[in-house]
Amino acid sequence: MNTEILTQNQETPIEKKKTIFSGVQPSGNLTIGNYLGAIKNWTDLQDKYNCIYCVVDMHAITVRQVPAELRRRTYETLAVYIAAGLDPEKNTLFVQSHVPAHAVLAWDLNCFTMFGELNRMTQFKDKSAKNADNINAGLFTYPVLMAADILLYQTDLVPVGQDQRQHLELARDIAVRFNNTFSDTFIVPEAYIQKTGMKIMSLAEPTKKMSKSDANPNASVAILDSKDDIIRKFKRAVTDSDTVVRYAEGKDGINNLMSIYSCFTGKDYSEIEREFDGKGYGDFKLAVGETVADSLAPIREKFDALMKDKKYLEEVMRSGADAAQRIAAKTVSKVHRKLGYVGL
Ligand code: ATP
Ligand code: LTN
Repeated sequence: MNTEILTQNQETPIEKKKTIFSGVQPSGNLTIGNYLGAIKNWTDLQDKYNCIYCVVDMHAITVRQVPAELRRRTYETLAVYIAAGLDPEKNTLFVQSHVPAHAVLAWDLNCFTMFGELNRMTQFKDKSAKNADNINAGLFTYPVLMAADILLYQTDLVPVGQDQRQHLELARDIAVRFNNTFSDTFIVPEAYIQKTGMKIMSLAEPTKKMSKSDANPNASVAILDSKDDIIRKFKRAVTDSDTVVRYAEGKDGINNLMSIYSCFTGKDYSEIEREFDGKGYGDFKLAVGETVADSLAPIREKFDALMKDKKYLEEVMRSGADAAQRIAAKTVSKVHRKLGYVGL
């Protein structure tokens, strides 16, 4: 794969660390879907890889945002990254709009992306249906900006939830097309999707993805919800008319709760079935609620402390943006040379 072997001396070749890039939109309160599908997995990667994590505020404005809320959520999303265990000393953490190269490369890549490709994106179809009064061009070209995010950093692996697989495939196609048109310019990235947590479903409609921008507050559990709220939401979670806790086709609600419980406890489905053998849904829901609330409590505590120190968060943003900008500038200048722009 895309691994460069550096030779330190004749006997000990050392492998250059692979680069990881990912991001979350500051478009709402981060959910346990964002946590289990993305952020929790990122924390396991920080020692082994060169990790770059972004708060993608430019993606968030594809849906209308209240400016003051977008600003607050940008700080909050960064604070959640750190509170969940991402060490700013080990990872590059930054905000997308602080590195203009994202918009610059997105334009170039727009000219290497076909209308038909974008028209097939399921997220575009979903979001256009939800925002019928604001189907803007940014919503349509959203995946191109995402491709730019990834390709700017010569990314090898992109840890995301299952819903982003189609966007990742498109980013790969764009990279290959550019490389074939000119010469090798971009590393062709791969999706890195964990089996557990890859798709957490809504608690209100368990056939739908849990989403932070869902209008129904009972559909999603936020990482920062209070213990009482978390327990209450799990108690109200939609299940079925069966009474036995078991993982089976058609039991979407219970399957989802089992998947969440499994992610937080490390227990597999058969262990969970045994644990709740002879007990009803009520006991199970309470156990899931308590486990989730207790597991998230330390994150909430760290988050509260971080949000009191905006200066620190801004320092992280600034040094992250500087580091990101240095890498991004190299890719942009390579791309511009190949395209035939005059360099000064
Ligand atoms: P929005 O509702 O604003 O579209 P979202 O909740 O879908 O937001 P994103 O910012 O689009 O979240 O996604 C951030 C990361 O979280 C992505 O890697 C995405 O795959 C992952 N993710 C989002 N929702 C889920 C989910 N329900 N299950 C697993 N992973 C998820
Ligand atoms: N589209 C992603 C967020 C995102 C992203 C990225 C994820 C924007 N740029 C780059 C990984 C890599 C989403 O989750 N909706």
